[in-house]
Amino acid sequence: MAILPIIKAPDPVLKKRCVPVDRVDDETRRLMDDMLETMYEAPGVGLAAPQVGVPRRIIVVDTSDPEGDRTPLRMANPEIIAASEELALREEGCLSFPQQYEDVERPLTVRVRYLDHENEIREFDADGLLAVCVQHEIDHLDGVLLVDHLSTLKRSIILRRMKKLKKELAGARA
Ligand code: K1U
Ligand code: ZN
Repeated sequence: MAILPIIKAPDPVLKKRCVPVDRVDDETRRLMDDMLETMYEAPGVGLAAPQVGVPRRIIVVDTSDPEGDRTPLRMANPEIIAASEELALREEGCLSFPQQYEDVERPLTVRVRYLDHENEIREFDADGLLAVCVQHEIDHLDGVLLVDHLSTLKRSIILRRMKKLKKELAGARA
């Protein structure tokens, strides 16, 4: 397994619509495992393939307690097949926007269909942090970012901060 660099916004790869996976093969499984290791190390509770520069419809999520048994989910071609009418406002973070946390309104519960790491179709109902996280990760696969849920003013403030942060990181590396 390997820890992959996480792409920080703004970056064109984060704005692309990702392509579906034909079949979950060994290469896809390896990518899923590398993404999980990258997510745990960050640390985070989810990660989408475009965040590691791969424009394919693959996400990993684990919202379980880090002190207990972990329950990683590896998903290819995840889709929301039902969503509650009831909405909830919840604070979200994003590993591509370090240190930025903003409230986003989304359906409170969702039903998700996906291909698992053995290429089997699976479905589950999600609420709480898992529901928020899966919706956030599927957004990534459609090139939709945390800032796209915010007002124009908040979005431009955060993007300005990110450009500054990326310049500082590039300077520190040079
Ligand atoms: O997609 C990502 O950038 C990962 C993101 C997922 C997410 C978190 C919270 C709400 C919606 C989506 C993160 O994991 S940000 C980091 C984070 O929230 C966290 C970090 C350590 C422990 C617990 C949470
Ligand atoms: Zn994110």
